Amino acid sequence: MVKKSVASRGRKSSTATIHDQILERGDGGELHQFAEDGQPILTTAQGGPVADDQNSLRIGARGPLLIDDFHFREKIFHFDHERIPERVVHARGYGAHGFFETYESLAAYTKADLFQRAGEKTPVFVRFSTVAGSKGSFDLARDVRGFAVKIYTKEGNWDLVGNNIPVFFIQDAIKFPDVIHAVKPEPDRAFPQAQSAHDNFWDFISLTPESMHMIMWVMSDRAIPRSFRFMEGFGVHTFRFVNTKDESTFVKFHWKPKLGLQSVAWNEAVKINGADPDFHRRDLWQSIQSGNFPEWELQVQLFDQDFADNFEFDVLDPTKIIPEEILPPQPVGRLVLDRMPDNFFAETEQVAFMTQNVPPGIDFSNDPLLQGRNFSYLDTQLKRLGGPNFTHLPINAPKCPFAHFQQDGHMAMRNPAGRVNYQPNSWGEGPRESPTNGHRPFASEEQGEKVRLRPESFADHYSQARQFYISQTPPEQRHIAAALTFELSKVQTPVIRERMVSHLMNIDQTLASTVAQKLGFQSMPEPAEAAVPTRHDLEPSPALSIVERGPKRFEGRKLGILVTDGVDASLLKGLTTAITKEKAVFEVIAPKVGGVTASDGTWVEAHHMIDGGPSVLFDAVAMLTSSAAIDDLAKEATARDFVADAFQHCKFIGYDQSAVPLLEKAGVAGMEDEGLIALPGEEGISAFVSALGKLRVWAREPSVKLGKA
Ligand code: HDD
Repeated sequence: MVKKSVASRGRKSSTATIHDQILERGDGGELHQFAEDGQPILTTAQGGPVADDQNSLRIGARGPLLIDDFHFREKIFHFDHERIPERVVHARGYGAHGFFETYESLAAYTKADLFQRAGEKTPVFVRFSTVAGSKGSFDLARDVRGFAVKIYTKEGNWDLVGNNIPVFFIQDAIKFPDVIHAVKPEPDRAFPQAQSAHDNFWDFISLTPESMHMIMWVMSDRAIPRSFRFMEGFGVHTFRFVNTKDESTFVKFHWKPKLGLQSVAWNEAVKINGADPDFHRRDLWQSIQSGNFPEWELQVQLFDQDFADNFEFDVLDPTKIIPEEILPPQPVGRLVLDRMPDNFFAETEQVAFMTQNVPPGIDFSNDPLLQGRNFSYLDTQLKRLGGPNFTHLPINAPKCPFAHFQQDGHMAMRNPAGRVNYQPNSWGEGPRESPTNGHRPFASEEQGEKVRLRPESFADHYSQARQFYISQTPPEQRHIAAALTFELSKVQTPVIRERMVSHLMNIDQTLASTVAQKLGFQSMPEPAEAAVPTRHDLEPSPALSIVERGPKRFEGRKLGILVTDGVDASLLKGLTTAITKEKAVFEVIAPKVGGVTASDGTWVEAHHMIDGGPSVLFDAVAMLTSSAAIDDLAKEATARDFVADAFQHCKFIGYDQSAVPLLEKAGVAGMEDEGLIALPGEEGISAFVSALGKLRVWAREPSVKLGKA
């Protein structure tokens, strides 16, 4: 019998379904598995054709079901086992494929193959995540974001499992279960979900001074990023580069987003979670699917033992940074994400990152958090993915040749043929270890007593927390105060609130008193006891501010254009052309599903109806309406919210004259500032579009009391 391929049966291979793929893999009998019209016949997982998938087998029309219904049994059995345990942390995540491109050879510092040749491209898979929330939680939680990069190098996978914040809550991995238990929903009541605003979290934090630097970051706008595309990533720990001469250089890794940093306001985050809980996912999906590939630059801070010995903090302490002004990071390559996974479960859910995956030329430091992580990640994959063969999954398998004698186990997919499964052997076959090519750890000299202690060099918990705070612009400082106030307002135990304020006293007196006042304190508590007094001589580091690191242009951002019937067609065209030229995108919001008819009679397709397209989904908004339709629009609460929210979130608002009644109804008219821009003609449009690059009118903020603590 001649076997025909699926494609030859008239289906396009690009639209091949999973059944096509399964059938394509089949060895025989394919002719029997297609209906007359060429569609594949539904089968069981064993390949048996199914006659009826609508009704389970029973006796009579209204009788009991039968246990010999093997199709029902298999279908339900498989469904019952569809879920695997979610990650104990970072459960909610979203990933994409791409590549890393090396700028210049780094051979002087590292023998890692991916850094040897300028222009070399290495495939990567990146997974972004929140930490505390479960898989189905919302994207805009106030939380750290995971930034995990799997780089499929020619010498094995390198997993750089970082966050969007360069420090961590704890200095020793033994405290990880405690900090995570504390932030997760409280065990008796199972809430709150994906939130740190509760007693257990702040109880732990207020008893853990080493977390204060991290707390400043988590209470800043870094914890509510606008998009994965606009956040930094950090390897956090000090690692080592090792070159062919076995010389080591310390290295800290930074991912810098090409489009600059951007976050949302807290009030906005709360509303986004309601309007679009998948906001970050959708953003990544849309930008990659539309060919706007997000890009980051890999920058490295390189330093030697001498620098480490003289730096004012211990480079092994993961609660400390080396300010970029002291040790400027050097660009060494770029990361581009250009392809979404074909299947979320197979790739994003099953991807297994492990900090211990490093190629030759990259090594660890003695950071106790890093070393604890190197121990932890293997166990979690075994639990989550159900067996030791998770490297057989395509997303986890190396893309370079590999050969070893590990065998068998659950679901083993790669089963070598032949006799040899050990070495040394007399058969002259099989892989051998290679002292020259293999990973050799840097031969650091280690000695000392076996002890359980925290080094004194890790004892300063406040100085860099203060440095972070004083490096922020005034609006960012206000947001930190507001975030602390909000979070602590949810804490019901007064002593925890007091303890936190006493820590803040060691960081910044004004911050402490602002928060205390808002929390209703009658008097200030004593500053927390500190092993090392806070240093006030550390210079501010502008690199720590999002506003300072913001974009110069509106590129990569999204404008929401609210339109009505009768919208001035040429104004709309002018605006959308200018936005597209800026490499930004726009979405049209209309009073009704479908769209509106413009002044010249053309139909304008809308992306959203006003109820589903609130202004929190956009970086800036414009109202292009008509006098005939504006009164009806202004009666709609959602339209008034659209304007009022955009205003209170300090966004730029462009409008044509006909929209003024809506501005009035939204309470915004007469509050003119540089962000409320009239759009008559080309001049107005170009003034508006060039102003958009600033993203927010922070000067407006005190008047709208957003984030006022
Ligand atoms: Fe972790 C997942 C990042 C400390 C134990 N971690 C996980 C992920 C990221 C990080 C991004 C998600 C990976 C993915 O997308 O699949 N973790 C960090 C950073 C840390 C850190 C930047 C500190 C600098 N982690 C840390 C410690 C421990 C763990 C100290 C344990 C001792 N982390 C885990 C884990 C997870 C994990 C339990 C859960 C799921 C997984 O590993 O694959 O093993």
